[in-house]
Amino acid sequence: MKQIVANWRHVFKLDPDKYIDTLALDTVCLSGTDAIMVGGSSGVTYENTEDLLNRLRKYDLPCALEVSNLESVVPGFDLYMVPMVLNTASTTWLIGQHVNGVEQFGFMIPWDKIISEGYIVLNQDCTAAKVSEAKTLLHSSEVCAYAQVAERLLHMPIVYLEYSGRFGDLDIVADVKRTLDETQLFYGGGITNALQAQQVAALCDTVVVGNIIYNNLDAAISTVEAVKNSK
Ligand code: 1GP
Repeated sequence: MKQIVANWRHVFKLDPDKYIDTLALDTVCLSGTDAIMVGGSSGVTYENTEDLLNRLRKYDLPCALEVSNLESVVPGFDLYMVPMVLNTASTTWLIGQHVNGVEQFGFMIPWDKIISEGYIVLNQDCTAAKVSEAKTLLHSSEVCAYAQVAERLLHMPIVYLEYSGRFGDLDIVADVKRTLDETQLFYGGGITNALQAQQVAALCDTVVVGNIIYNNLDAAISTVEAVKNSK
């Protein structure tokens, strides 16, 4: 799984709880993006996740489910990305849900399709921060320390800077990138145009674009080329 994800520079994240028509889905999936992640922080159910996966199957693109709750884990994805929120005040979101899931369903988990993500949630207003009780008011040095714990102590393949809904602090992104040697740095949050995508792409390994798909499809599509043309 690590090898597949390693080549991703641009990813579109689709929310099963949001409506997307067939033409828009075609446009997203044929845009040249490297992969589709499916996930959301609220309203994600087995039914809406399965429905979206069924619609995505016809495209020749890796399709990953970012697991947000046990109830909506649908079989058939190419891979399953499991967030572990590093800067949470509650062990539930770091490891508790995971232990619960493995205890209940361990016998049927396709481990060869699982990859963990060290999530650092940095927008205090986003649903993910509220749900996961994330401690978002962090200095850059603290964010870097979380990233180093993920890489050096936990040997996590991915660190994900999650600014969902808000464009992030590029100084922090740059600082975190400098602290990582091997762990792949994902950035997601508030990208609404090509320039922002290009700025972020210069600082991280993988750029995730979400909400703008639903608000301004042309702008969302413009981020693909911007990322591909950056270093
Ligand atoms: C959300 O990081 C992704 O989990 C993308 O964020 O929806 O703000 O683009 P946006």
